[in-house]
Amino acid sequence: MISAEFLLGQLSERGVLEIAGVPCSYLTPVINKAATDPSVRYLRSTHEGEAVASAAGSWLAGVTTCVIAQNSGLGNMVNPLTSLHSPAEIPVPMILTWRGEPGRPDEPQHELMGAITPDLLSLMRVPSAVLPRGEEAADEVFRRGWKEMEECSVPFAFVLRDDTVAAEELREPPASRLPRARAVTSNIPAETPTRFSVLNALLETLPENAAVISTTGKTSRELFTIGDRPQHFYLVGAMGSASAVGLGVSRHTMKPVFVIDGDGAALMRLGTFSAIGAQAGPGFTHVLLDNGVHDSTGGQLTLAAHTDFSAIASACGYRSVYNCGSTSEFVSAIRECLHETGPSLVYLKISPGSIPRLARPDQHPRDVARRFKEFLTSSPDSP
Ligand SMILES: Cc1ncc(C[n+]2csc(CCOP(=O)(O)OP(=O)(O)O)c2C)c(N)n1
Repeated sequence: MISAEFLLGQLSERGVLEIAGVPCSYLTPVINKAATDPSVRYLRSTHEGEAVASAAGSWLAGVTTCVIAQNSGLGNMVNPLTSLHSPAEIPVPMILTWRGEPGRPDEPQHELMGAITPDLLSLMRVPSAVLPRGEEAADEVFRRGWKEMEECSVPFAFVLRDDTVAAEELREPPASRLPRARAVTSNIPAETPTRFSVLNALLETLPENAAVISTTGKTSRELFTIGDRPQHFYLVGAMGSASAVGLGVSRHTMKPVFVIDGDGAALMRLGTFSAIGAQAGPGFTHVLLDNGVHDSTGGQLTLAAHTDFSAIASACGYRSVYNCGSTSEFVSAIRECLHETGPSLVYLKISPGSIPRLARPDQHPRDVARRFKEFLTSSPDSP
């Protein structure tokens, strides 16, 4: 068997500064070690898709985060792995436990995923290797896996069987309570501007050093139409994961980080509000433009009319929540966010609809990702 200390040592030797994920009982020793070891941070994810998306954000900010997850969580990762990491060619190391490994007794709910784990990984073109139980052999597997991950710029799954890491009792410190959010509310929406006019106002307000991550669909297309800059990361796939990517970026940069989300996308990953409230960097601002519909796919209603996003953000630990009723209130809120400690939510109701002749980001996601990474890591306000 290998120890958790050995495993984390292997990761930190290879530059891992953070682990992120959802627990599996096989991973308890690793989580214990990370909770008490100052050389590695532990990002608690609410969903394995959120874990891989935030690890992509870390990579964009120049930091390696290793995702830890149970193979049942592979189902939750399919969307970001196939529509973010694959097109943008983002490498992420993963330690994936193998529940339901054929030939080993396990619970019935793990049987099918256990049987298809190797095929599912290879179907998604995620290379993988089983971690051996001996230190020397495990070191060799890490060496080869890391090389392939870096050379091919792909996620790599190190598959952890039962009885590989010596067991330990859980010894996490208790969770601390978050301060109450400062809420700034305009009770009556004075206007519902278009997304295009709000995005124009946002870009006029943001300083050059602000990073902007935009959600899937017409938000990214409008942002690109207004102006294409290295500061922009267009999430053309992985609907719902923009906030998790921003979470990952914000933990490893001194620059202000603005995520522009839609109501449909935010609802798809509501758990990420909780991860952001507790763990986002102080420069994080979540801009939520709520048109009440899936505008990008033809205007079908979302459930936003039944959802109080500002209350959710407050309840999840965001430091400030701005419920704006007009573009001018929106601009003032953005200015405040640039000077205060986040995470903050800036919420504005907008009208459905877009502009005629809407362009689409015309650079390959791989190039957009590298340009954004260069912007985040090369200038003086990197940590
Ligand atoms: C996982 C997934 N499901 C569905 C889609 C199709 N899709 C693309 S954009 C979009 C609507 C997004 O709605 P919202 O976040 O409210 O933004 P809006 O289009 O209104 O600006 C949908 C459903 C997708 N890209 N990915």
